[in-house]
Amino acid sequence: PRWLPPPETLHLWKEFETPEPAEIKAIQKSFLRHVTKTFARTAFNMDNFGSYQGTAYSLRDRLIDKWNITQQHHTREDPKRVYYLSLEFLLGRSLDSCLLSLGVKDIYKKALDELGFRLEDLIGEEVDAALGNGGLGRLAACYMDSLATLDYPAWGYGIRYNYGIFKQLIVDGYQTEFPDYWLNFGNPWEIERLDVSYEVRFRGYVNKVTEEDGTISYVWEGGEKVVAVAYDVPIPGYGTMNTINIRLWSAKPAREFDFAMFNDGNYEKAVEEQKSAENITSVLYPNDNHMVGKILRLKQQYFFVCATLQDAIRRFKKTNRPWSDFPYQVSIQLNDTHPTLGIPELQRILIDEEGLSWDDAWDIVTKTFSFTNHTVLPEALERWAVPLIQDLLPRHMMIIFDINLFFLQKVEKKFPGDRDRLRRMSIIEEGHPQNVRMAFLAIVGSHTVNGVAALHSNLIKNDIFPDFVEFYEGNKFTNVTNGITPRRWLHQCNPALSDFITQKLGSDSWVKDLEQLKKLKEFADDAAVQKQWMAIKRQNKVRLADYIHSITSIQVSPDSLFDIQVKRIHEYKRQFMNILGVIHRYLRLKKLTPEQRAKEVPRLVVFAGKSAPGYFIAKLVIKLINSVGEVVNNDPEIGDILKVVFIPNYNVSLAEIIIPASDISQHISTAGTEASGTSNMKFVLNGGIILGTVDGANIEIGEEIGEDNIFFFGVKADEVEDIRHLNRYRKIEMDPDLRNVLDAIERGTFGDPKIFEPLVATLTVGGDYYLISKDFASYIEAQADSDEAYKDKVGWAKKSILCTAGMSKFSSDRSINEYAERIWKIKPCTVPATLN
Ligand code: BZD
Repeated sequence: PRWLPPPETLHLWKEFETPEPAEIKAIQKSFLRHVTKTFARTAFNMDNFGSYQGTAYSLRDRLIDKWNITQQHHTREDPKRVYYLSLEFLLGRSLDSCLLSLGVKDIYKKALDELGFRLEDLIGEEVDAALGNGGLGRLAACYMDSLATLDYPAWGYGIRYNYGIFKQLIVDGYQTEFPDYWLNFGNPWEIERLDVSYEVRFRGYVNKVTEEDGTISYVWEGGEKVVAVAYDVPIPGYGTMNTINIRLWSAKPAREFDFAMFNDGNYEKAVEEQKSAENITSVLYPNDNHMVGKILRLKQQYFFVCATLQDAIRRFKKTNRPWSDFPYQVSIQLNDTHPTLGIPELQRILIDEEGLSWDDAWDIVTKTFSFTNHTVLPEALERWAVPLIQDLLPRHMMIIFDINLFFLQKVEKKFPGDRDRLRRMSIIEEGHPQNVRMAFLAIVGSHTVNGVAALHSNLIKNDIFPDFVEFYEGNKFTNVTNGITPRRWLHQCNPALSDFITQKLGSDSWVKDLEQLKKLKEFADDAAVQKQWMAIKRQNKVRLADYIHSITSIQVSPDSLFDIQVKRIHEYKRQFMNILGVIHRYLRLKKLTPEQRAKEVPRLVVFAGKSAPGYFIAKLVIKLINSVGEVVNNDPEIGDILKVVFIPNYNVSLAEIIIPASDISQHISTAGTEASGTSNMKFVLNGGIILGTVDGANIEIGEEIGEDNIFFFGVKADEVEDIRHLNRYRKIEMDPDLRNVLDAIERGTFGDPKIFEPLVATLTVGGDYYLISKDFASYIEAQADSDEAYKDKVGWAKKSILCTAGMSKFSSDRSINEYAERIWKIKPCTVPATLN
């Protein structure tokens, strides 16, 4: 039975539930209380990290108050909720964003100043929460920010990895990986909920039970169990009470370890079980856009989905509604196929545990789930071997077979006698072994499937799942173009520009309503605005130049054009083409006289990004970039005219320094391969200009800001297939400029050419799958155009202003409102300032 507070004590609860007023004295008191009591430090035993902890804990108290009020309000109102299931949440740092969301940054700054601490220094003490690889994980984080800010009743669910994405060090030009044990010094931004835990079963067997009335049911029994423990990460909305939750699961052994075994002297075996349970949530898989069929990864997927559904169902059951209400109270979004096991898991719970009929259960399931696809790359589409699933989740495998059977029966009915169609559409792919095509399972089990940019959603429909579009008569498939949160990606990371925009627009309401930015267009030709705008850009370039110097000892000039490509290293993203272009530029510069050279636009080319540890070719690209940098940066004839820098360990907090400093950023994936891209949006929002292909969200950005303000090049997506076909069947036409560049590499201009042979071979014997040779000439031309355009300072400033002004569409607030209205059917639930 629930404990009820004695009524005469309620005023005490209310007093402590109400957030403290943000007053200097109160802030200092709470800071000092945490420093001295929570962390047991004194005035004579303090450092910046200690004061970061004190500040974070004082803010955490405020977050928890808002969180509690939000949850109580939601319990009382019982709105339909959305659950965003993602194996990755790439949150980065929290201190600064939390101060801004709560509207207390200035007063905290003052309070800390008086105590002798600089807030900027404390912010720099925080380690990133790096529980993601790249775009997909960061998108989940931006969406949480928008869900909270727009007052939606939403939960994120994921895994609390002990090790986030590895730390990248560059040793002798090569990427080396170090573990990211981010929890070493504690995590102020989570609340451990030892009271919220669920059992998760693996393996075992399925018992067939025949009831007296002849009905058959199945019970999954035996096997091994682990426990999922909840860790809650509150996400405050910006300037609103609503504070939502990301619930991350951590695995613990189900039993305390075996003392009998321990006493028998079998110490190792006694702790083994403990360890194997904890292994499940120990590490984030470091591959993006590539599937690795490891059993531990499958365990992670089921573990988090199983705990999440138990949690959602427990919340649903508190309201005593019939099961048929479930899809009207609960919407579940699958962030790619990684949480797809949720579909057979909910079906299993409904039929095996809740006693619903297959059809009633399936109706609920398919009204509950929706699925976002993030890639068209075949090597990234998840396929799990049937024997693997059979062994780990025997009951789920049976259910998947049944889902497939009933589905194929419908296909057969609609397209009688079309055997090849059945083969193509089967959730089970035939072969040795058979495989489960997770995307097909996700499509069949969801009411809506979306791509992440207009072009990508069309490719999904026409190229990767056309049979499903035909079968569902186009009704399931839609587009929701990605977005980014303007709070972190302009207001927080670029305070100077943010203040200037607020001053020009006369209000800071743009932070929550990005449509307001359109009004900046008026200022595009205003000489005074242009001057200040570019002065702010220069400040940001100085900040980045200082950072580069501190990390790499390379001196770069803030007066050069900053040309930046930062993202995961992948062949389809073509960092290789970028560095080949740099070599081309270098060779050209070497041929000029000093007088001619002095007329060139000085350029700094910046790279950053991690390669998957096992991705050999991507790692060679990193090595080549560093080798080219070594030669170019030390060539006295070249000086500041060209510099090449690889900044190690790209992560969210580094992106916050890099992005505001770009003049040009490169988004140069082979057309049709980058589903959307989201850093493209971040750069343009900060007044940077894209040099890119006609791919992903670049296309929609071009539509919004105008084609004069973006440097497009390269073949279009619909030409790629034919070119690849030709590349396969006749000798590839090598671009002559590219041939020169390769010759320079092969001559040993950038060190031992043997090292780069396998990389260069991807362009020749490898068939140049990503069409670098085809696009090279137009790429170089676009680069030359950008040099010319940069010489026109007024023209450039205008472009830069129009970039920011045109980015309203790409707020994640717009994306989230689309999901809420069109897919989840949820409404905002405004939380009052205090509970009464
Ligand atoms: O998702 C990315 C796409 O490549 C981008 O084009 C897109 O903008 C973003 C957001 O929609 N995909 C990923 O980041 N994918 C992964 O990180 C990933 C991770 C594990 C397994 C498979 C893919």
